[in-house]
Amino acid sequence: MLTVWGRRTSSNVQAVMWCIAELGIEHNRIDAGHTYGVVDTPEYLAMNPNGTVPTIRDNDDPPLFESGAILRYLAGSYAPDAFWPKDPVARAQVDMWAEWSKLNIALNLTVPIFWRLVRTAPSKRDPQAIAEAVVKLERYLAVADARLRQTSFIAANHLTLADMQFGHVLYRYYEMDIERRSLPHVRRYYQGLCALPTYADNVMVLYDELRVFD
Ligand SMILES: N[C@@H](CCC(=O)N[C@@H](CS)C(=O)NCC(=O)O)C(=O)O
Repeated sequence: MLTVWGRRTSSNVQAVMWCIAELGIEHNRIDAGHTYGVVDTPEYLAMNPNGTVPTIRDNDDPPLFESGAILRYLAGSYAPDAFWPKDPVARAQVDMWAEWSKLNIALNLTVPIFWRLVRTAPSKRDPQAIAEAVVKLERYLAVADARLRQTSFIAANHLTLADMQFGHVLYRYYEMDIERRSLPHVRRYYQGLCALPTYADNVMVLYDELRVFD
C-alpha cells in the first residue's frame, strides 16, 4: 500500500494526490505539515530530513521526498504509456514540460505571490512586489498560452504527468485576488481541469487555514 504524508492544502501534495487519483492508486494519506505537525518528529525526519511535505512510501520501499521525483516514480510504476511514455524521446517531451512548469510556474507563483498575498497579514503586504511578481509569472504563462493554442494539454493532446506539475498551480492563480492578464488558452485549459473530478477533489482545496490576518 502507498502511504502519503502531507496536508491537503499543500500545493506540492496536491500535485501528487491529483496524480494518484488520475492513476487510481490505492493509498493512505496522513495529514502532516503546517498546523498538523508530524514533520518535526524524528521518525518523519528520518524519512525526509527537510521536514517538508509530501513524503511517500510505497510498501517497504525506501521513502521518497521531492514532489517531482514522486510524480515520476508514480508514473513509472503505475501509469499507462500515454501518461508517461517508455520511449526516452517521447518521455523527455513530457518531462521537459513538467520541469518547465515546476521551475517557472510553481516557483514563480508560490513564494513570490501566494506567500506575499495569502500568507502575509494585510498590513504587511507589499502590493508593488506582488504586482511585479504577477508580471513575471505571466511572462511564463504566456509561453503556456502559446503552447495551449496548439495542444489540448501542456505536453500533448491528452493528459500527461506534465499537467500534474503545470495544472495544479492554476487553481491558486485563478483564485487569488490579483489582476490577471488575458490568457485565453490557459483559461480554457484551466476550465477543462476544473471539470475533472480528480482535479476538483485534490487541487481545488480551500486554503483558509493558511491565511494570515492582522
Ligand atoms: N521541493 C519540495 C518542496 C516541499 C515543500 O516546501 N513543501 C511545503 C508545502 S507545499 C512544506 O512542506 N511546507 C511546510 C509545512 O507544510 O509544514 C517538493 O516539491 O516536494
